[in-house]
Amino acid sequence: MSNRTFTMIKPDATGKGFTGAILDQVIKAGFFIKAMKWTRLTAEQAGAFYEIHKSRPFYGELVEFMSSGPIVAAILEKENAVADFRTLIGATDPSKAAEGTIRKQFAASVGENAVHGSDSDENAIIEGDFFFSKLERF
Ligand code: FUP
Repeated sequence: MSNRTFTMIKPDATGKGFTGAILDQVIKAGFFIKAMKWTRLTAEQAGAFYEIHKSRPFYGELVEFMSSGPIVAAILEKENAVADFRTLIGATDPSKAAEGTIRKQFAASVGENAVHGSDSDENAIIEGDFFFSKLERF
């Protein structure tokens, strides 16, 4: 079991001014920030990040959305980080997300769902490495 996960606050949430409120809940839930940046993905970069979904019907919209505005990317540390973070953010579709979860509070739809959380230890490493060098982790 790894103690790290990777997250992004997505363009819908940064654009609506939810960045501070989301980070506050993440930190209060016991996650420590190991790396963090405010940035914006090009369509090419978003396409590469979501390469795994390339054959899915929503891929084009996903790439367009994820490159439509700024994001916050971060590596988070906590015991059982991947599973605990997915519990904190809730289901992919906010209408199915549990009360109190971040997506329930801040997400509008399955496509524009406020936050990303890695789905495995392996992907947490791949996704963290996509954004951060060793020199950017503390
Ligand atoms: P999650 O792991 O909860 O982020 O969800 P997925 O890996 O299944 O999906 C990745 C992203 O694809 C979601 F954040 C939003 C987008 N998506 C859609 O736009 N439509 C769908 O039907 C499913 C996912």
